[in-house]
Amino acid sequence: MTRNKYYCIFFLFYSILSFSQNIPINKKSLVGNGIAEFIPQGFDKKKTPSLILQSEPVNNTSLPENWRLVPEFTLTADKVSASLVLEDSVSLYGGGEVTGPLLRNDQSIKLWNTDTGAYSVENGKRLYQTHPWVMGVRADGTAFGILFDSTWKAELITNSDKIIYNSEGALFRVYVIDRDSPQAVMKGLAELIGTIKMPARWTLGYHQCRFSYDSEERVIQIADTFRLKKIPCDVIWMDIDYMDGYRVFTFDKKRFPDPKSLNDKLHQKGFKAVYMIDPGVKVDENYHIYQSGSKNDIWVKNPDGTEYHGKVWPGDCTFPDFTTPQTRLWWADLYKDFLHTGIDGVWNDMNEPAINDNELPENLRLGTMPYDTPHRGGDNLPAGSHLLYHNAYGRLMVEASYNGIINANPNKRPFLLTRANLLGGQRYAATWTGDNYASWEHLKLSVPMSLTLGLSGQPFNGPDIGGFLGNTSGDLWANWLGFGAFMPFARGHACAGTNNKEPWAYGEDIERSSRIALERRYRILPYLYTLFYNSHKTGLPVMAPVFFADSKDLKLRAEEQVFLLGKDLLVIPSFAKDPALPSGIWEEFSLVNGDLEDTYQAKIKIRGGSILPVGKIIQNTTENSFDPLTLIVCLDENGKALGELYIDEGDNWNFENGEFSLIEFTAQKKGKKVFVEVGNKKGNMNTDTIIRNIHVQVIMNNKVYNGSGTLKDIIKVKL
Ligand code: MIG
Repeated sequence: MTRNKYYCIFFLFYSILSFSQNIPINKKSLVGNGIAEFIPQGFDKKKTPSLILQSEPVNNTSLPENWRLVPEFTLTADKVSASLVLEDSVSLYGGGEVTGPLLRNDQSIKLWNTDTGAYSVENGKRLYQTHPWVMGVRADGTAFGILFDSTWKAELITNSDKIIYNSEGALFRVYVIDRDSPQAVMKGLAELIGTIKMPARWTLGYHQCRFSYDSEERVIQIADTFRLKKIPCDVIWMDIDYMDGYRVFTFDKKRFPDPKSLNDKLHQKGFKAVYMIDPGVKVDENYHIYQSGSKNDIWVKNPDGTEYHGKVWPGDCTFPDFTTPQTRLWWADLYKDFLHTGIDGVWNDMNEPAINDNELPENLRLGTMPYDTPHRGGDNLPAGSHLLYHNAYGRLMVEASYNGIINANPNKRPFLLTRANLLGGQRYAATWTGDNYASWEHLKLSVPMSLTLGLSGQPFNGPDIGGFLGNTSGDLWANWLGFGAFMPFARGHACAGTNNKEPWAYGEDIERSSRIALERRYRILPYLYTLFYNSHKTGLPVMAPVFFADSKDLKLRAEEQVFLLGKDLLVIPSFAKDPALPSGIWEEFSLVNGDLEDTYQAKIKIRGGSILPVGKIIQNTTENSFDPLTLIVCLDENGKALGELYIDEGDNWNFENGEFSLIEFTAQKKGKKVFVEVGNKKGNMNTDTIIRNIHVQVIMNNKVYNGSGTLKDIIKVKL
């Protein structure tokens, strides 16, 4: 061979290896106020359907010339990428369900929903959910958000100077939101992906779970102990062991012989009941769900057309192909009889989908379906491989589950908790952060994890309080519950084989501390419910990072121990060491006798200028929390404060027809007195018989000043 030929061959290899092509942008336009859409040349909805957006964007107008953030699309041999160069020094957030720090500068995560049991900071780079979303906050407090509208297997790299999204699939669209604050960006995200549905009031109470309370007697015993010990609780959870041999939509005949009467009993005691449903259906010719699914041809198939089987709890299982509309209808229908036993809520687990392939050699294990497993699609979803649909499997499942739940009980608000999901999937289900550990590391991690989910469009979330895996000590439990009681979703949970983890399981002192923590949660329910209403309306997170108090204050950007509930309540967990706190007036206050002395409790502070509506201590949300209603007032520098309270009937849709009350409260200091009264009122609900008495507590320089009256009065508080 001549030298030239060598060169030629070398060059050929070189160009194959480094093949990288820039893809021009075909269309860039504004699809909302400060929201830009970028469509690369060659983008094809049949290859990358959108499962993230709530609806197709309309109102295209041309992009302003000074638009700052524009993605660059490139194609290499094995991936398609979008990258955005960041000009300013920015703080990065988002990415959904991730471990590690709240501040996401110089991090990378994999977007491939995975059952990462016992995750740690290191292997938590890939968890159960997919959120191809980054938020950036500039030094001047303005902010942007970037959404990569794709479900293909991908990675998300958030370098300080460049955001890179690498996908193993086809070209995709990118949305960039550029607005004047992080809050405004969150609202922009909600314009694209929607918000949570308004949750039923009971879902904001405390939830008690374990893998598993495995008989009717045990469930009743747990419920009775809460009431006996006067520890507030609203929900008891049934994990997989209630099923007959892990067959979904069945009940074990010995241990759960009469679910209807069990659920009735729970209801009489003021509890709701949530039951687990997994996607895997046991391959069993004598099992009606397997028979029905086979008859309706809804199972996922192998490339050769045979049924795909994977091992989960029941052994060999088939899996519904949720990409197909008929499958989703079929699945939704299964909930009717199931829920008519009086079940109040549903827990969808293992829906990454997680599959046990431990019998394969390690290098062949995927923990889920093979990448080339075909999904059939239908309506606006094309047929596509598992590589395309894996990250949407849980999201499509919860859409079907949600529809099933609402069809079964059309007048009630569905409650659904899911482990796997996709950005935008908050429209169907709340979530929790999966299998954490009973350790201090995980206790601390639970704050940035929940905050990050909230900054990724999923406000309704929380960790397994106390830690799922491993034994929990009383000390760890009480410290965790001390702030977990202020998280949006508050549930204690425990893995099979670990110690009992109920509030009374650690002796009297911890029991007393747990009671205080949960009484505090129940007192703030009126405020919390109002926050959920606002989140449902606007997309703002319920639990927010402290930099939301002042997005220009750079020292708050990395704070991940302390958090805000709404904008008026600051929660400082007992573990917090030298936290960065927002400046301005913040007054510490007490909600429950003894909470200030109990070192397990989080410290709570109210923002100057705000009024918090707080209820009385109740044991569950079927009791009236509003009589008396307490207004906790903290004046600003000008002696003024403002707050609001949202009330509705709690578990139906009448609020959509005006059956609600949104009451504004104002406070103003004049001389030595503070005057508190009702301001604007919206909605048709008559609250006079619900809120009969009002107590006012003005907190000033650590002192409390009291007053009282009714909704009609101007309440005067002497300082
Ligand atoms: O393989 O249903 O994350 O919360 O208790 C474990 C049993 C399956 C995993 C969930 C966990 C649940 C457990 N599930």
